Amino acid sequence: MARVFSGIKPTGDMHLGNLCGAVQRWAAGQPPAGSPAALAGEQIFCVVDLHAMTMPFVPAELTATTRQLAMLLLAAGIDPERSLLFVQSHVGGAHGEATWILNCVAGFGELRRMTQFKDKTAGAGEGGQESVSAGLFDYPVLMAADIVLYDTDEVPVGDDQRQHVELTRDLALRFNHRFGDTLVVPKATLPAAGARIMDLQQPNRKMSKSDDGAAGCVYVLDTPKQVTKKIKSAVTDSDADVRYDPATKPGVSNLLDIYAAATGVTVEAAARDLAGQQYGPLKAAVADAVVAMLEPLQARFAELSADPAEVDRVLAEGADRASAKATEVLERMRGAVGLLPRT
Ligand code: AQP
Repeated sequence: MARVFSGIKPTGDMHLGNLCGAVQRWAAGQPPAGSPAALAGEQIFCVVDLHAMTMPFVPAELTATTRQLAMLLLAAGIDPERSLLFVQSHVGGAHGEATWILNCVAGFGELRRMTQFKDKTAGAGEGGQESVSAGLFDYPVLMAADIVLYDTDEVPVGDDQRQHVELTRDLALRFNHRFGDTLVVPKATLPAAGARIMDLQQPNRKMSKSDDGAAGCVYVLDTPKQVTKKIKSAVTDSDADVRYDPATKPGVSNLLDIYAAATGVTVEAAARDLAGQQYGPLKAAVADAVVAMLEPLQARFAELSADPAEVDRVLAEGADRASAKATEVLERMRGAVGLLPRT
């Protein structure tokens, strides 16, 4: 079985894009409980709290959001009997040192070209890149370290993270070329539908946790009423023609993509099923599908919230198991680059 690793940043509440682009597949791909792959911890999922520090943040909120996101992952179906779930900073020493080693392999130019860095610094106002943290610039290398530390074969992500996984591949290949075969070279895997869910109010922008426009973002803990209101207010166009064409019909195409991801059909099948509808009924069908998809997650989240100590126990166990794996790979990296072993 392929070794899988992926992470999610505690920068705000989980939204539909995170769920459809990544988390749903994490849950679906888990091996059966008790199987050799489950016992060996072949599926590894991480709340990447160190990444959440790259943009301005409030410490108390970081703590609360990290635990809440772990609970949401459990509620979405990540099962500690079948996968490892941990918080990145709990294995922070290994992740930090692996980042430093990869920093010395990564090029300044290639980091400057990362689209997310350019997008996030574009909004940095006066001073532009001068005022953002060095952490934001270096974040893709930390992500590369997260991935290679677990000998990862596959990284299930949304489309926005594809470039960072490509960078990870480049760094792993370069490391192996310079220092000998040491790192597994991973690849990104993307979902058939929902790889890039767009903001409902600005369908040319990706739905994001940390954006201010809550009206365009469906959070997984939104009530059915909130979900329906947001989807019914989604920006569409004046054609009254239900067709999948992201270039000329971004709003309608986004609704079709959401419907496909929520019901588990292809975008083509969604477009066929909903063709000929007025936009009102289209939005109602999408809202119903999303509410139905979120219902079990929300029920499970309510149960888990009653017992935060259990979540902390799961995270502690996950960190112990993850740490053992990461330490082994880090030792290989240290040896490959010639750091003197401590006797
Ligand atoms: N809109 C999206 N559509 C599909 N997939 C998405 N992902 C994020 N947004 C969408 C995927 O969700 C996983 C976790 O993402 P992340 O939290 O690590 O960071 P991100 O990609 O930067 O997500 P956000 O929500 O946009 O966070 P902020 O606002 O903090 O930057 C990843 O697999 C991602 O691809």
